[in-house]
Amino acid sequence: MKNILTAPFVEEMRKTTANMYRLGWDERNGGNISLLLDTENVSEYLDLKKVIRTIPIGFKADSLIGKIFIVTGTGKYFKNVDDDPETNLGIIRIAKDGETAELLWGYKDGGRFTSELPAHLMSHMARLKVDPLNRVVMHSHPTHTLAMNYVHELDEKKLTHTLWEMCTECIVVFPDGVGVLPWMLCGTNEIGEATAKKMEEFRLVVWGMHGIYGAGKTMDETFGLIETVEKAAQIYMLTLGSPRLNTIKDEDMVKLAELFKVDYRKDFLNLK
Ligand code: 2HA
Ligand code: ZN
Repeated sequence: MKNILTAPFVEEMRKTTANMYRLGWDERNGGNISLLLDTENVSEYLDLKKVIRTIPIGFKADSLIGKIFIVTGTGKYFKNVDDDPETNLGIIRIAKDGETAELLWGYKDGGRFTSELPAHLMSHMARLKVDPLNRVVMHSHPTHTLAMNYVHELDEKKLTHTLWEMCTECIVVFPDGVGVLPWMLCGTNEIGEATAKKMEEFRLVVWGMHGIYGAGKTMDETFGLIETVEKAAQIYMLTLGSPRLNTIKDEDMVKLAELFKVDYRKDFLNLK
């Protein structure tokens, strides 16, 4: 059996959480990540017959039965994952009943997965239907994205359009746009269900005045989506209140989308 601490997926979780912490997006226990693992690959590091303990997940995740995820822990700080992955992360398998998580590794201090597990697992279920290669769900509190939530209308078309205007690359990186939820109580099945519904259509979902969810095939893709929204939001906040002399026009965005052959939300542009 190989040492789990050398597994690329543990390494990826350590590096990503440290990076997000350093960017100032994940203060204290803010943010959470879940990564769907390949069972064969995990079996090189863990005895899959050994269940440390079981934890109820609070809803039915039937389409994920048998699937294994590495997930950040509840109340744990991104700041500390790199130094102590076995306490701050856990590897769970969705049990045969679809409503219990079997802990295979981690949460060493008796802890459990993020309180946002419903939003994560429901988002995985929704994204896997659209893209069978989806593996990552990431939640974060990026500073400028959050700031923008207070001064910009929380409307999917308007928010996406403004973000697309802020950086040339935006429409190419997230042509599917950004879904938006109003402020809702976090850590509940209700926000999980609402997030998953949006995830049928979007890889990015803003939680009004709270943060953002991203989903993708790889950690890089998912991080890159959130990073690009955050960059656009930063430009927006830096220019807010100044006279707007120039902008990227909708016709320019069409040219970009056509050049890079991306299927974009045409209804989010104002084309004549
Ligand atoms: O886990 O970010 O949404 C801490 C949070 C809750
Ligand atoms: Zn949060």
